[in-house]
Amino acid sequence: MQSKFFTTPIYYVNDKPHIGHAYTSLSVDILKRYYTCINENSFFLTGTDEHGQKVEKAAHEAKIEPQKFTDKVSENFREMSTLLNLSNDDFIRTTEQRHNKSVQAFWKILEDKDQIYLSKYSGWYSVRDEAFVADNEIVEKDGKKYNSFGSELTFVEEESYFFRLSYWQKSLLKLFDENPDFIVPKTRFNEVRRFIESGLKDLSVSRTTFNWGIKVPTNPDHIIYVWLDALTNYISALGFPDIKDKNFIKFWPGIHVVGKDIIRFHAVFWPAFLMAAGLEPPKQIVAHGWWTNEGEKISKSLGNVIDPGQLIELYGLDEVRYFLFREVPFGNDGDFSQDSIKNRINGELANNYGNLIQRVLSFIVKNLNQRIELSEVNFNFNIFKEILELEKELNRNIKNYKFDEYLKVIFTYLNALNNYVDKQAPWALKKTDPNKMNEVLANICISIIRLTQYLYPFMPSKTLKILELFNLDESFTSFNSINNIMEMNLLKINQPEPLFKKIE
Ligand code: ME8
Repeated sequence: MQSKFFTTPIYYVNDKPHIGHAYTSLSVDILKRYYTCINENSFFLTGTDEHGQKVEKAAHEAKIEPQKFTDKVSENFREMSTLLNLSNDDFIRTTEQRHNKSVQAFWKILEDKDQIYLSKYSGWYSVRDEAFVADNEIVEKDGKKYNSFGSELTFVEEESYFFRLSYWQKSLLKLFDENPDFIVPKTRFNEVRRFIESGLKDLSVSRTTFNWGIKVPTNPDHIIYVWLDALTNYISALGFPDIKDKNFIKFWPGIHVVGKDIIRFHAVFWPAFLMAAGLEPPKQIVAHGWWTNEGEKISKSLGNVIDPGQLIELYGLDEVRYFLFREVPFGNDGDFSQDSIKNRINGELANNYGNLIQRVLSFIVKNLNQRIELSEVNFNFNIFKEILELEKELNRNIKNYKFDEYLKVIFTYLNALNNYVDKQAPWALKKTDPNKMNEVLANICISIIRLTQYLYPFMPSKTLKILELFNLDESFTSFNSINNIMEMNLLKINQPEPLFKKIE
C-alpha cells in the first residue's frame, strides 16, 4: 500500500506564528498520529516559506539582512512545533541548499519541455498574498485597488517568464473529473472546478524588480516566482530531483492540508506544474476554514492575533488541541471565544472524561488494593462491544477529515460510561456481589483504555498520562494492542491526580 504523505503549508516568515498556523499544523499532527495508531506508515512535513517580496519587505522594515531575518523568524516556527508537540518527520526551509537545487532542477525540466517562455507582465500584484490578480478580480475602494481578501494591490510592469497554464486546462478538468475527492470539502472542489472551466491564462513565474529568491538557472536576472519556489518544497523534502530517492518513491503523491486562502495555488497551479514536468499531481487537497477571534477577523493591524503560546499557558496544550477540533467542523470557519473553550474544558474534559477516570480509578485504588482482575472476565457488555466496534466509524471520520464528529462520538460514549457506572454502582456490588463488581469494573476500565487510545491523536500527552495510570506505556497507543491488554491477568492501577483543571 502507498504510504501517506501529509503536508502543512510552509509558513511565511514575515511574522510570528499564530493560532491559524497552529491549527493547520495540529490537524496534520492528528492525521500522522492516527495512522501510526493503526500501523500505517506516513510522513508529516512542515516548514517555512522564506523568499519573495513580502519577506524581503519585512526584513527591510526590521532593518536586518534577509537571511539573518529569516533564520530568526523560521526558528519561531520550529519552536511552535515543539510547543504544539508536533510529530513532524521533517521541517523544510526554502533557503536550504537541498531546496534551491530542487527548484532550479524543476525549472530546468519545465524549460526543457517548453512549458516556460519569456514575455512581459503588466498588471496588478498583491504582495501580501504574493499573487498576480486578474482584472476581473480587482475590488476598488476609495481610489485604491484590492483583491478579494482585502489586500492592497500594486502595479507591476516587468519582463517575466510565463508558464503555459492555459494549455493545462483540459488536463486539470480531467484530473478533477477522475478524482471527485481531489479537493475536500466538495464546495471548494466545485468552486475551483468552475474557476478552471472559466478559462486559465498563462501564469507569470518570475520577477525582476527585487532580489530575495532563487535565481532562474538560465537567466540570473530573474527570480523564480515565490509560489513556484514554495510549492516545490513538497518534493524537495522527498529528495527531488532524485526521483529514485526512496522517500520520493514511497511518499509521492502527497495530501496537502491548507487553509481556504491558498487552495488555488495548490489545486490549480501546483498540479499543472507537476503534470508539465511529467510528475504525478498531488493526491488530494484538504482545505480547512478560517478562524476569527471573538467574531473579528484575526489581523496584526487589529491587534487581536492569538498567540498559541499564551493560549497553551492559559488552558493547557491538549485542552487547546481538543477545543480547536471539537468546536468547528474542519472545512468551516470557526470563531475563537474564551467562553466556548471554557465550556468545552469544564463540561467535556473535566466533568465527563476526567471525572469518569477519577472516580473509577480512585475506587479501585481505595477498595481493591489497586488491582483489577481480568483473567476470568467476560468482555461482553453491550456498551463495551459498541466501543470496540467504533473503530470503523472513527476511521471513516478521519478519512473524511471529520475531526469534530470523531470526538463527538467518543464523548457520547464517555458520557454513557459515566451513566453506566451510576447504574451498576460498583460500590454497592462490593457488598452484594464482588465478582460482578470486578466484572463491571474490568469492562469499564477496558472501555476507558479503548476510548483513551482513540483520543491519543488529539491529546497525546494527557492520554499517555492516563494510560500510565493503568501501567501501560506508549506502545499501547496502537489500536491493535487492546487485544493484548484484554489477555492480561490483571491491571495494576495508580492513584489518579485530577487530569483536567476546571477553568473559573
Ligand atoms: O500562505 N485561520 O503562508 P502563510 C485558519 N507561504 N488558518 C489560518 C489562519 C486563520 N485565521 N491564518 C493562517 C502562505 N492560517 C504560503 C504558503 S505553501 C507551499 C506556501 C493558516 O504564512 C492556513 O493554513 O500566510 C493558511 O493557509 C496558512 O496559515 C497561510 O500561511
